[in-house]
Amino acid sequence: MKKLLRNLYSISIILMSTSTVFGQAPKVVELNSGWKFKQADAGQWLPASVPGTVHTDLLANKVIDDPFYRNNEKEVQWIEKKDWVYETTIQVDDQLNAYDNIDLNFEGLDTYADVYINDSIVAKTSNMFIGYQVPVKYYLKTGENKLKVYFHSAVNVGAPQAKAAKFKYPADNEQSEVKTSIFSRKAPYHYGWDWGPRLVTSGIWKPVKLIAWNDARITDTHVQQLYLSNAMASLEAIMDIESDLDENVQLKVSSPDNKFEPVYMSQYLTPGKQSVKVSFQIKNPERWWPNGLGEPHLYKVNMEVITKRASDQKLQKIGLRTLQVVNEPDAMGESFYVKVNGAPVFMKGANYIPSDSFLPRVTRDRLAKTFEDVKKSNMNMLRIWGGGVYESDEFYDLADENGILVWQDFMFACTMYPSDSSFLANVKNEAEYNIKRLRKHPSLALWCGNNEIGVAWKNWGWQNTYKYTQADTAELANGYRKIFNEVLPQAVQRFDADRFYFPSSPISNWGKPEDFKKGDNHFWGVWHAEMPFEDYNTHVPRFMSEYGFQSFPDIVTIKRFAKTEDYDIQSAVMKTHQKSYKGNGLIKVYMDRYYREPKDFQSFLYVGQILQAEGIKMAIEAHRRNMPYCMGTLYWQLNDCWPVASWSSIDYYGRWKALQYFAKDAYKPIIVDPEIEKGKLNIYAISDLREAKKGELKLRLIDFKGTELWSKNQPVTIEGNKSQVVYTESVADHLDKADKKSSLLLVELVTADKQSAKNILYLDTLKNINLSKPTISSTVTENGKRFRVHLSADVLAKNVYLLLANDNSSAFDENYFDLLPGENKIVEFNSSLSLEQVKSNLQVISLYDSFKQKESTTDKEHKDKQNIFDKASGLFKKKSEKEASSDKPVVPEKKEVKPVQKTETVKEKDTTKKGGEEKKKSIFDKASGLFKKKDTGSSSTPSN
Ligand code: BMA
Repeated sequence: MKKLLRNLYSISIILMSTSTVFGQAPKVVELNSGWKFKQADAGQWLPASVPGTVHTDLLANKVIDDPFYRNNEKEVQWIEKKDWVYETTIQVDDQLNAYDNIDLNFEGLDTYADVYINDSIVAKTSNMFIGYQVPVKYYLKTGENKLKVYFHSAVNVGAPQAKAAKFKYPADNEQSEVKTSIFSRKAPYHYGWDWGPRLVTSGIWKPVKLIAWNDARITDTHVQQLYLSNAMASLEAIMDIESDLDENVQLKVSSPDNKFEPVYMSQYLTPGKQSVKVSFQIKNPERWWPNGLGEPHLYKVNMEVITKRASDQKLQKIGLRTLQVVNEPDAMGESFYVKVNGAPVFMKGANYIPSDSFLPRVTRDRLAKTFEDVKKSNMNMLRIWGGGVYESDEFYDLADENGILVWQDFMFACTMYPSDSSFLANVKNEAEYNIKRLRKHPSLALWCGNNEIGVAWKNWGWQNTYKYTQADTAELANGYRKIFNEVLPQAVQRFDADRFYFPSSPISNWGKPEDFKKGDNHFWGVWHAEMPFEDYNTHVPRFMSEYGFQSFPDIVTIKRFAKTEDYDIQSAVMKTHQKSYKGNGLIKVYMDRYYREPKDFQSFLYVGQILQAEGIKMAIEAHRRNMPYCMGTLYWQLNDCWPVASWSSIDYYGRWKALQYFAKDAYKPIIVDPEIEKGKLNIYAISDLREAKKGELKLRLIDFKGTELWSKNQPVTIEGNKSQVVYTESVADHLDKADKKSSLLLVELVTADKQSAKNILYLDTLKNINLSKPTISSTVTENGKRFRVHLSADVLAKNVYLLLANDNSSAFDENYFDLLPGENKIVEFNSSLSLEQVKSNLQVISLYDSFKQKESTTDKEHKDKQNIFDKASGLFKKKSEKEASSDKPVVPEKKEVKPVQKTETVKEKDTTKKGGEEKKKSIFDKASGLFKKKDTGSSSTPSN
């Protein structure tokens, strides 16, 4: 008999080498339906969604109102203090029961869960970032079984720990008197942030399934790239296998679309878990390229284990590229740049936060739209910031497919953490689980231990604020070292040794000139220290991984969470949707510097968005202009987790703010950047392309009415991967001869292969320029499923804003642009309205319309022709003189410090006990040089 079996086995091996799997594959039973839930100590069972959260289930059952609407956030705070129970049934039939092994697989439980099958506890969890797998065959009976998950309130679990702790942990962003976020391995932003509500949810936030299997199954795969040249890629497929067997099995690595030769290998398995490796090669490999430099080519690799009676397989997509993060001393200080496929690549992108307070709502479709926007906006990197979550598999798949590199923080931000042995063990598991999950992705560029804890510990004055004794300080610093200099790097070393790890971003603070020579930097002098946008030009680091400026979402989004009576930034509702305690005040400070006073709420929103966009554009151009000294720019922040005033460029509903349009332009592969430097006009051409391009530079000095004062065309060669001055002249030559308040220099560059770049230099500040009321003609036509608006203006129309206030789904390809006199512009857009509705609702606004001003005689002539603020929707209705005078003035908020939200007060500025004014002076002293402030260091500093 044994002999017969052996013969059959060798026959099957021969068959296997020519065909594919035929043994019995694992059976997967999805367990995402039939769930109900209830508050543990009260109430009744209600239907639940899995994946889901308690809050979204309560909302679906109409127990609570939408937490994002008006002030409802406050009304739902009771939920975090309750325990919640979820239940469903598992049907086990004979077929399922016949499998030797049945595993219960939770991809994510938020956070403290006891899992029961038929009243036997099978698992206890304490980390929302980990997937749990439990062998449950022993607990299951044929027929109906009960699966119950009991969630303990994370806040209640944390509270006694906070009480017992020897000292207070900073957690400045947590919106609560008693800080519990530090004790739980749960998304920090759930507890509140300076752009996020406090919604400490719980639930089964990722899918659940049963996996029934015989003999052996693959639990994880990874393809290690050993060597890559244009002729050959040498690779190693690593399969993590769980086995019942003590014998030889067959392994197979193959290409479903025949891109490489399959490899078969015989492997001896022992009972239990093991990693096995199969080497294979791909001839003449196509490389994976980041967005803008080439195709992000992916290969499919199928990995199989084949036993006598069973088989299992997993398909993985891989990308072949070399990538190094070069962070080493150099002639200018200490570099920080990314090299892809052998060449340095300038990183352009933004910081990414979770796209929803309720994570299961972030569907693949929403992520796909985000990546479409990111790619379209010429970005090549996103930083997954450490106060959110390790993103979903879909997120990284989309990053791979779109050529978007990922800077991955571990989930630690802006506070010190415990470091007892159980906390460290939890962190170790979390790191290993997520490193193994994410290392598969060619988009993954680097690992970073935490967000800002290194610089905070040195500079934010926590030691004084929290009155730490020497012993506390030593213990906290030691805990920091254990997590960020031991546990995390050791995990990276063990499972992803080829990837760069560094303990904390930024490497350098921003208080001193030396800071800008070393590593990455989060420059918050603009915003937190009220330094002018122009300081972006003088504060250029080696890699700018955070900087930003706030704005409100547009009126279309505001209408979704606020009533008309809330339309005032000082209203209770608008303040609930502004989590930075001094955000509104700072927006106003900057707006007063750069723009005339907007005449009403809607104009404030519009001008605020332009303010943010112009400021960040200035920064992006400064960073790119200074390449290769600076090799990356990631502004804070791409997106929102709810509708709110924030630093985002795309709002919660996916609507582009002015900044997204500006970033898209400023991130183009080739840009032109006119700068006035030491009495000279210098035109920079900056290219991220791999090869040089020939083109023509066109300069036109015109007045706002369109009269040409001077022009010049000149052939230019734009070197690849370089910033260079392609034209220079003295400002005395032409610019000084023009009326500065009413002239502009238009700079255009067109390459032989029709890539174009355009920029406009205003000769005076935007506040000072003399705009007159433009007559903008607009004609709307239908173009298939899209619309087109044809625009032209008699005089300069600054920041033309196209708005369909009553259409949530409207999206314009271009917006907030300057329309020059004589220019004919066509903008395509989407709308769910009919052509007639679009025609009667489309508002075309320009900066002139936002001012509070007296009308000139010429303007009066325009008045009857075009009163764009008086459209059907009534949103921009012009107020009568009487009404206007009763408008509340928009005044800077008092800089009162909310007790539970102090991040901004302690950042950078609170390093001394001086008053605000003195502090500001010490940070930024124009007269005596830019960097005056000294860091007040702590004696025991976690080293980077
Ligand atoms: C950065 C981030 C966040 C914060 C943002 C705005 O430092 O790391 O912590 O939301 O600043 O203050």
